Amino acid sequence: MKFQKICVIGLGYIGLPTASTFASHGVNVLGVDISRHIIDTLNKGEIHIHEPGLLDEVKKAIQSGNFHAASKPEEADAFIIAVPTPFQENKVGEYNGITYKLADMRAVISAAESIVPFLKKGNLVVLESTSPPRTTVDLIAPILARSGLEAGRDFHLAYSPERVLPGQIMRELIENARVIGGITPESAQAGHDLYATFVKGQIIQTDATTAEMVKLMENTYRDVNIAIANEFSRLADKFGVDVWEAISVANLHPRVKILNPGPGVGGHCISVDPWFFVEVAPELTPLIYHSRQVNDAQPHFVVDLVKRALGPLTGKKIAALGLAYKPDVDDLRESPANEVVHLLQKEGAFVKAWEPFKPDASLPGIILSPTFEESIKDADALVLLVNHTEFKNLDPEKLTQRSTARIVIDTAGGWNALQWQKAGFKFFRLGVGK
Ligand code: SAJ
Repeated sequence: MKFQKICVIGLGYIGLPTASTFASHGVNVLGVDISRHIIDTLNKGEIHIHEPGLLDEVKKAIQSGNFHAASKPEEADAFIIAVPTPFQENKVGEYNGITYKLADMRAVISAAESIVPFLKKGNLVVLESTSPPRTTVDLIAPILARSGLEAGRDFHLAYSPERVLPGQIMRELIENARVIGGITPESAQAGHDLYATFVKGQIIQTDATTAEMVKLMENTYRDVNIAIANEFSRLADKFGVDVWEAISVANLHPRVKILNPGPGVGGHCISVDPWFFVEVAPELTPLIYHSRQVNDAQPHFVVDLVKRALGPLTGKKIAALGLAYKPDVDDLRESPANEVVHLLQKEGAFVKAWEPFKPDASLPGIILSPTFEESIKDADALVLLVNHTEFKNLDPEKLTQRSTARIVIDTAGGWNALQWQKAGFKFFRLGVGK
C-alpha cells in the first residue's frame, strides 16, 4: 500500500516525533492537536517539548512543506492516534476488597470520533496509545463503524505501540523493532507498509490484541521484577545483609537477572501500564496488583531508613538529591523521589531538593534549591534519591568543606560507602542491614 498523506492525531512526546519523522521521509503529514498553543508553536517552527534532535526534525519537516499542524483531521490515506491514556481522576475500580486505577480513554475516544467524517474506503487507522487489551477491537472499531464503513472489510485497522525511551526517541523510533497488530492480516500488512517508510528495525505482524498485550507485558514484567528487588531490599535489611552484594552474587547465576531496588518506580509507563491489566481482569492479576503495591510503598521504607540514620526528623535539615523519576532525565512525572520528599516533610523535616536537570521546576509543596551548593550548605544529611551521573561523581572529601552534613543516605545504590566513610561521613544505604 502507498501512503501519500497521513494524519497524526496527538502531537505529544510520541505523536510529534512520529509525525515529523514521516514528513522528513517524504510523506505529507497533517499533525492534529486540540491545543491551539501547540499548533501555533509548531507552525512557527518551534516545539513545546524537550527531546534531543526533535526541533531539527520538525524544522526540516516544515521547511520541506511536508508538515502542517491543525486542530481537525482531513481526508488522508492513513490516520495515527497517539493521544494520552492517563488514569481517571475521580473513579477507581473495586474487586474483592482491592481498589484499582482505571484508564481514562476519553482522549482516544474523541480522537477516533474526529476521524469518522473523513474515513474512506481503503484507509488505514492505527492506534498507538497504550491501552487495555481489546481496545482496538471493542472500542475503536465500533466508533469508526459510525462512518458506515466496516473495519477489516472497508478499511484497515491496527494497533502499534511505541516502545521508545525518552531522550533517545528520534533514534529508537527508527531503529527499534516494531510490532503491528491488525484486526485482519491485511490490516497488519497495511500497518507494516506504513511504518516501513522509516523503521529500520524488525517489523513484526500479529493481531491487534496481541500487540496491545505485548506493550503491557513488557512494562509489567519490569515492574514485577523491580518489586521483587525492592522486597529483597527489605528482607536484606531485616537480616543484616547487603542486598546489593547479594544481588550481584545471585546475578552470577547464568539464568538469574535481578533488577535494582530503589526508592520506588516512577515515570509515565512502568508505574501506569500494569494497572491496564488489573482493570480488565482483577481476578487474574494478584501478582501484578501486589507488585504495584510493593513499588508504591517503597518511599515509606526510604523514610524509615532516614529516621534510623537521623533519629526523629522534626526540625532536621535534609538535602534531597534528585527529583527525576530515573537517572539523567529531566522528567519528574510520577517520580518516587517527590513522594519521599513529601513524606520526610510530613515527619517534620525541612527539606531542600536539588534537581540538576530541572533547577527551575515548580512542584507544589516542595522547596527546590536554585543550586546544589544551596541545598547542601547547612544540611544535617544528604539523601541520594536519583542516581544522576553528576551525583555519582561527587567527591566526598571536597563536600566536607561545602556542607555541614556528616550523614549520607543512599537510596539508589549510587555511592561508594568506603569513600564516604573515609571522608568522615556516617553512611546508610537502602537494603543494607549491617
Ligand atoms: N527502576 C528501578 N530499578 C531498576 C530499573 C528501574 O527501581 O532496576 C525504576 C527507575 O528508577 C524508574 C522506573 O523504574 O523510576 C522506570 O524506569 P525504566 O527505565 O525501567 O523505564 P521507563 O519508564 O523509562 O521506560 C519504559 C521502557 N520499557 C522497558 O524497558 C520495558 C521503554 O522501552 C518504554 O518505551 C517506556 O517504558 C514506555 O513508554 O512504555
